[in-house]
Amino acid sequence: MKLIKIPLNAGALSKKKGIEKGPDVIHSKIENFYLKENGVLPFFSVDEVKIDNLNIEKSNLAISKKIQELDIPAIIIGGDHSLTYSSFKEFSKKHKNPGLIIFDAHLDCENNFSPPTHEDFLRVLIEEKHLKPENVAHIGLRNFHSNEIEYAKKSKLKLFDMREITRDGLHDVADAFTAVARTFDAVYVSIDIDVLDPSFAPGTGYIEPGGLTTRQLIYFIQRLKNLKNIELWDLVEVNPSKDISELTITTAAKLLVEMA
Ligand SMILES: [Mn+2]
Repeated sequence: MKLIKIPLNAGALSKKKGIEKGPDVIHSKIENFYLKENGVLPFFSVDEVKIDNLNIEKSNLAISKKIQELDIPAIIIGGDHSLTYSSFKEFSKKHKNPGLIIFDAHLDCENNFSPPTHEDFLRVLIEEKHLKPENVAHIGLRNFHSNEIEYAKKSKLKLFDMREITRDGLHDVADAFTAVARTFDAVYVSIDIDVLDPSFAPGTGYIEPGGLTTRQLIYFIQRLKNLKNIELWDLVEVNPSKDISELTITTAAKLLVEMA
């Protein structure tokens, strides 16, 4: 599997300081895991997008160019979640009916700023018509503004929030979002580490209690790995400078191994 490091910090907001170190430190933890849980040896070839964190437009162009050139499935390690804007936008040009599966505590539909921040990227992808709203499945929501949830409902995004996961169970929710994913000709999976409960992944910008366990997220990833149409993954918002006992970076490396 190709692993693309994108050390984007998107303007060095105080909450984000240190996030640009995520790709390297997560990569350094991969060797802790000998095999995938199915017994297969994970293999990674590593690539990197050169990011200028003082120039967002230039960085977005560099991300676009890398995705344009990509001809095999890959995993992106971030970096700020706004990188999904540039990478999905490019991804959508290559496919007839692309879909986006998002794991995130948040909706990221706050505003329609251009270029979007990590709080807006999903809404901007939809409003700029790079993504059909019905082609979004969003898993793990638990903190949102009222304008975002109104937008999500009006746009008919497929939401599987934490209450639903708890009520209906992992298997039913995984059945539902994998059935949705099968209808797309190519799937992009974006994982914000804050979908995990902060007790499992404290090293991130926004602490959101009441999230998934690491085991639950691994189950969802393993279910997605059964699909044949996943072309691109990203794992974003890991901030090593906010980590405790390397828990978040080690967990992120484990997730990458299961995605491979
Ligand atoms: Mn988030």
